[in-house]
Amino acid sequence: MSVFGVLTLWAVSAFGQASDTMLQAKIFAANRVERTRVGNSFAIDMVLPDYVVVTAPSNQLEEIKKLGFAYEVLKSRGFPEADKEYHTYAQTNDELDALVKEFPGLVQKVTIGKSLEGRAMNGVRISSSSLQDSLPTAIFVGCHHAREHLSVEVPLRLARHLAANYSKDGRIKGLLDSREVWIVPMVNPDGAEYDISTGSYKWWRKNRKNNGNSTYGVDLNRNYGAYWGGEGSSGSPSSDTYRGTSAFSEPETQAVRDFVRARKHATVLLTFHTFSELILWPWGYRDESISDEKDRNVFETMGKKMATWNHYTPEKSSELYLTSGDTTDWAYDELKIFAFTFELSPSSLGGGGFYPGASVIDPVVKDNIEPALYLIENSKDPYAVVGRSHIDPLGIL
Ligand code: 0X9
Ligand code: ZN
Repeated sequence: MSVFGVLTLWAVSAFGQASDTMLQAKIFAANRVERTRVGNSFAIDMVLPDYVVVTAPSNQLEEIKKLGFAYEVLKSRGFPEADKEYHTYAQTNDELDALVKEFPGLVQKVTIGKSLEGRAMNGVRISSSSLQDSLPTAIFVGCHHAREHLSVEVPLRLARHLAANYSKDGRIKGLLDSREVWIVPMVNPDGAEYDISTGSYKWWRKNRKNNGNSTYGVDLNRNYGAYWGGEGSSGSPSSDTYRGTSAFSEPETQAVRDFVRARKHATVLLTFHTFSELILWPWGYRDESISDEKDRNVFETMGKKMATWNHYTPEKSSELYLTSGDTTDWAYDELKIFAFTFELSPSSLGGGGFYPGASVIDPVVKDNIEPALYLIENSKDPYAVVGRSHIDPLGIL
């Protein structure tokens, strides 16, 4: 775990305020006695003649003033000031915890595994049923790619939307009484934290695997175990589409794999990415469409229907470009789950690309509520969207 990670966790336990901005600051301490007093509260990064440098949450730095020390901020970590509405890893966890607390009996916390640097990969199960893995199940995940921060916001805010409207909206109540919704908003916490670790964006995509040749990172969306190693992935560790040393070599993809496998009644899955405003479905690894005609019709029908609400372009993944080892190819290939990728807004680099600003969060979340509800609704019997359900294979009823 990084030093930053250790400090963040420490701050959580000491102050219960994980969401305070991390700051690097000078604390003026001119001698050994003063430095020791500072050291009683902080891990000291550096000692200079008149001051020490520490990294700590802003609220904690305020406390040191009461002990008679002055401080000066050197650097702010986390999201840049204008983007503070986005959730850091700690803030994402705080929000998940808050949901569990606010909606007991409806929202439960789940930890699906640990990232390479040891961060818990957290999510929530939302359902009024206490019988886990017994009802039709829809899975939503976000942030395979570190810099795609909007892909955290959408599933996270979807979770609150569902929970908060359970008692107000009959349709949502009906869905959560008869389905299980699982939401894991941050599959790549190490990468996401790294991307914002200096206070300005690093354009980081992969996880933080040390590849051993002074390059870092595996592209988690090339590391899944279906058609791993093929077109649209790289064997070169320095590449942004580096596939890793083997299928599922990364703890993050292992965690998603085991989590999805364990959801015995999962029929639909949506993985959020940014950007380009697309709705994508398998195959990504080859040009040819899914050969099972019925399944192909379900994907196309669902994809096009969801596009009527968010106005994204619906197409099979390989229309964009070939990739191998992505989440949706694996989920459909191994588990026959109807798995979609949404490339959220903006539509282009000109609209802000990976960093479109905080003003897009609300509209993008709104655009994607209806598609998400549609998936949850149809998790009961995806084949019903083409009028040929499992229950009624000939479409007579
Ligand atoms: O390349 C990816 O992993 C996804 N795009 S992103 O810009 N978010 O990195 C797209 C994955 C969808 N699959 C295929 N196009 N095959
Ligand atoms: Zn992505």
